[in-house]
Amino acid sequence: MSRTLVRRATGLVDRPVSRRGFLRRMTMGATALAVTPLFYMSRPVTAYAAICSCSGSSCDCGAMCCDGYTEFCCSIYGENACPAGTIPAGWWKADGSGVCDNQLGPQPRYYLDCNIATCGSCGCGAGGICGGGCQQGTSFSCGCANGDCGLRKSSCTGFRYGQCNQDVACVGPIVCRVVTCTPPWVWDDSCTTASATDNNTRFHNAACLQQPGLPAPLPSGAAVSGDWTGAGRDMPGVFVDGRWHLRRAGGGPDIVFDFGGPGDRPVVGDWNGNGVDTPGVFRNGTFYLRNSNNTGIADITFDFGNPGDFPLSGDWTGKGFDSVGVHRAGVWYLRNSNDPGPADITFGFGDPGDRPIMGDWDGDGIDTPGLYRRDSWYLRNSNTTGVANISFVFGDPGDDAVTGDWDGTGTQTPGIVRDRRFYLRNSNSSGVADQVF
Ligand SMILES: [Ca+2]
Ligand SMILES: [Ca+2]
Ligand SMILES: [Ca+2]
Repeated sequence: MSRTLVRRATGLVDRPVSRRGFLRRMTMGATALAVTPLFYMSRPVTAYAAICSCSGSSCDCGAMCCDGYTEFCCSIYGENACPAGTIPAGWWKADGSGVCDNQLGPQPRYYLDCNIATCGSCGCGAGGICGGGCQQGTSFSCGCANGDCGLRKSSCTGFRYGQCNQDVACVGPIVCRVVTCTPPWVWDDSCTTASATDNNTRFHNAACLQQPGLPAPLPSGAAVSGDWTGAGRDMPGVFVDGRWHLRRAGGGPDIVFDFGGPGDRPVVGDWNGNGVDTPGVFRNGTFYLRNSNNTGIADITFDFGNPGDFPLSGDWTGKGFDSVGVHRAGVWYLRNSNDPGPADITFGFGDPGDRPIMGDWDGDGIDTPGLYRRDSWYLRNSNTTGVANISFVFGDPGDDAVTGDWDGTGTQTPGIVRDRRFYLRNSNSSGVADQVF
């Protein structure tokens, strides 16, 4: 085959009602026209309202079902693989996700489209795609995956990048997507290496992709935050199996370097008091701290706490630099210097199982404890036994918690991490996110 087919498939890219057209979301109006031309032209509604009528569903504006992409196969079928009745029909890659990086450096993330394998009695439409109406009698029909507005759609998008199973002339719409760190042509020899890129998908994720046993499981990651450049405000970062990805204040490429390894728990602090936060890791009761945000060995190494403790960092006394602590079953053990020795400060706050956090909630220059429990934050303004001084709701059960001075006011406030997205709030109160990364 089928150079013709490849040309026809890639020719789709330039058609006005194309996948590219609405993936790119160039303007709201253009998007609306691409998704629902009849609806848009026959009713006097805004472009925004037209977009909300996606896939014939009644989902809210901004629902995942309406973002133009197709759901992951594991969310629908429980496996990160093309389900029965579909074939891999094409793939693309996304650069810059960080999730597939290895010792050789940044690596792409690969997305494989699983299209309906046959067109029944229908003929083949333009570009080797037949319409959704050809699937009567099969289990595939266009709509939100699992009927859930919170999942992307399934079996709606008629598109084929065209690098896989080129001997199959006619396929139906895309049922779902497989995502992997392994190049598609390596694990499915029906796929060619002809490359297509859509970086908009690089942070698309699903809980089911994190489960062990799936092909190319994603590495575990932990959210961190700090003032990486001395900018006067904190920015998000991610620690994944020894690699740090730090977002710069003011933009520019992320700061990426290796420090620590898989299984380490990250900590962040200004260990030398120069105004720049740098990494540390906690491994089996030993802290390894580094004073610069680049690859290298630890500048400071010492034992504090026990294996299994949750490591902490902060300035507990207003001394001008950060030191370490640990949280163990509701008890906080803080040390005022970065060297071996007993805890200088010990107190109880919260319960075993709470997610401990530290921060300067009131801007007095002293970091004190907090807890994230399900969706609620409990903050205390002194390093002593007692109850919360401030409590509020922000986030959902299952979210990870970070804290930082996101707006440079001198007080630290919460953030939650969900699907590799940071939702940051600038005040210690209930409400919505002020910034999203
Ligand atoms: Ca420093
Ligand atoms: Ca404080
Ligand atoms: Ca602040």
